[in-house]
Amino acid sequence: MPASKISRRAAAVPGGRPVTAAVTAVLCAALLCTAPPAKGAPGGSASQGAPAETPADRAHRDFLDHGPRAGVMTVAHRGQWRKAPENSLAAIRAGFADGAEIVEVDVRLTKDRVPVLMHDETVDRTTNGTGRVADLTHAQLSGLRLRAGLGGRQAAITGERVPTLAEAIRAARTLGLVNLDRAWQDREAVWRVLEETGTVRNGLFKSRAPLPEVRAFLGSHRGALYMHVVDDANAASVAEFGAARPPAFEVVFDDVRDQVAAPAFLQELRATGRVWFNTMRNGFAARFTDEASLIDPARGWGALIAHYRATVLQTDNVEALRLYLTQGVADPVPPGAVRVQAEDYAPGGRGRAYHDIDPGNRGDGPGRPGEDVDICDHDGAVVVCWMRGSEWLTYGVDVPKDGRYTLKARASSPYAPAGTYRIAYDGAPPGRAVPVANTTAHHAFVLQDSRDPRRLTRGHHHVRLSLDAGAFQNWNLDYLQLEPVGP
Ligand SMILES: [Ca+2]
Ligand SMILES: [Ca+2]
Ligand SMILES: [Ca+2]
Repeated sequence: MPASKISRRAAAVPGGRPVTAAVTAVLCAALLCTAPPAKGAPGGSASQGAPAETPADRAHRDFLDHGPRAGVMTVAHRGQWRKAPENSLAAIRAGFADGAEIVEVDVRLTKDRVPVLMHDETVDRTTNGTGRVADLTHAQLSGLRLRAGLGGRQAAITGERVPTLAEAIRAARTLGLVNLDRAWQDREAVWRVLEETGTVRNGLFKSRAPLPEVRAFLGSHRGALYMHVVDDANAASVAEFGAARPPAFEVVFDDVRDQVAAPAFLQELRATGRVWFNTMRNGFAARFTDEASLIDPARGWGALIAHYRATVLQTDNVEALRLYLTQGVADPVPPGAVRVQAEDYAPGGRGRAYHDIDPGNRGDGPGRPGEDVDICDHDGAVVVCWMRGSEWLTYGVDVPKDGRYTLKARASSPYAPAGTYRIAYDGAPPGRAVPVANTTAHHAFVLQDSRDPRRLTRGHHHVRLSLDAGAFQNWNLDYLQLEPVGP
């Protein structure tokens, strides 16, 4: 295995020194890469000379590496649910394919005590069935189909089924680690699956259980990979570990003033292991979220890496985080394109710049004083929300160059249909009705192409977005983007 391939996985921190092949080789020689694979591990049968190291081997080694140059690892929350149903085999594969070293899944036992992947207590949100997982047999669960993305009653039903943990961890065997959320209470059943499938090194347990319980499990389950979850309520448990610390701590803080968010505390954790933060929503790492990171990484991932010593980030935006870790940008405006934030509608007020059917700002975001456009803050995404039929908004857009442009809208909705909009340029009649897609959740924003390209001249343009009065309308708009599609 050439060192350059090793260095490809755990990405260098933007702003820091890139991990070159030479540096990696030195690190490997010094301390990191000499330990033989454990018995029964992926790649463990490799002979000398050309060890067949898999991505899972590298992820395992990286996870145990807390050296000063350890890169930041990416965790795909519930798999890559932007491409396949959450907690599905396809989402696990897509998460690894998009560069995650770890995929997070949720484990529950069926009525006949088969560990399966399911986040909620019931199957209602994510499948075409109903009922509690604990009341359904594995055979009954096998007959269900998963809904797209994050599910919901109006999400499309896919061909994917509810996987067993055995199927899921086998799918990950050579690809990476699997963070076993909600699995601690059923850890014996989960451990049996790992042993039977030869995937002990792939499964990552986590808990915030009392230390005697953790020690008892780790003492009797050799090779178990474990991460301890700490917040202000159990911060003292770190010291209780003594010298026998786990390789990682998941740190949860809803306020930057929390004890566990103190630089000295985090530095101390970082000295002996990895520091893991979750950035999917507000409150896991204060307001350092995925969506804040997409606006400016310094508001999210960048701050967690630079100031909070993050070396593992769990995200709902795998591709954007990988882009940031490898290239330093999270959600770049494409070359030649122009982006306008939905909340930055034109000045001029009611009847001139916008029409909104209910008085005031119904959202929780920063609306303009005295104006009626509804602005929400969806975990860092500042968006126009409460969008209803007959409402309209106007924007000023500076087009950089003559050419044909397509308009894309970064929008979200759990409904199907979600709504339609029309675009009018410079006072001309509006174009055709553009349907907004069901993205399976209010907080699941997707950049959607209107597929209605227009020729625009270089310079300032007036864009009016209007919502058909006769159509169901319940969606959220983060930004509009004009992208060049030809001369
Ligand atoms: Ca309003
Ligand atoms: Ca409204
Ligand atoms: Ca926005």
